Amino acid sequence: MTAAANSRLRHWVATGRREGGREGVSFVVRLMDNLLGLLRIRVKRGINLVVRDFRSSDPYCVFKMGEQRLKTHIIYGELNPEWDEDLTLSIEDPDLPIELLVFDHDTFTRDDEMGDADFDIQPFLEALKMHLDPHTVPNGTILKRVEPSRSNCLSEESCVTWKDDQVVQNMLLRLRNVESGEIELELHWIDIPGDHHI
Ligand SMILES: [Ca+2]
Repeated sequence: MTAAANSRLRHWVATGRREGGREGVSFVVRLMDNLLGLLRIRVKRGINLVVRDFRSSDPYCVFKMGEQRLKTHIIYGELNPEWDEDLTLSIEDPDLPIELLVFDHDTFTRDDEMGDADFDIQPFLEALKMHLDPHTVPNGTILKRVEPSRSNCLSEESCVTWKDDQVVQNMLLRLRNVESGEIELELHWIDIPGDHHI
């Protein structure tokens, strides 16, 4: 990376951190030459999660990709939590799956598992590579559809959509290794100024 690009990236990261603090966004960026861009995961809500305490649970989500690990905040006593929280992963190897784990927070004992899922971002990246012209694509255009199957954790069709001049993918993930529970996400992409690999 050139010194100028590095400086732009550092400035951009600092700006993002400030914004992140204001919005309560968890933010991890590693300054590496092979960084493709940033994936912003909007963690919207959980649906019908399992009881792990006496009558309810205190759920939070963890996302893992390679060595990166991000967490949402804990929502206490809620089986249908609404996080509405943005988590940002730096993407270097787009072939790595992203793991989602849901836990029940406990103060005095180890946190209990509430299911897991994974998803891949290839369809999302393929839509980004179309480099659509905002002036010609109508808002709401569906760019790709991913159907639920045995090999993914989708509980309904997931659409990659052109929305407000951005490529966005909605996902409803069915949690595995648990009796019930779904997590709703929305994927966004953030290009790194000066470096356009996608
Ligand atoms: Ca608990």
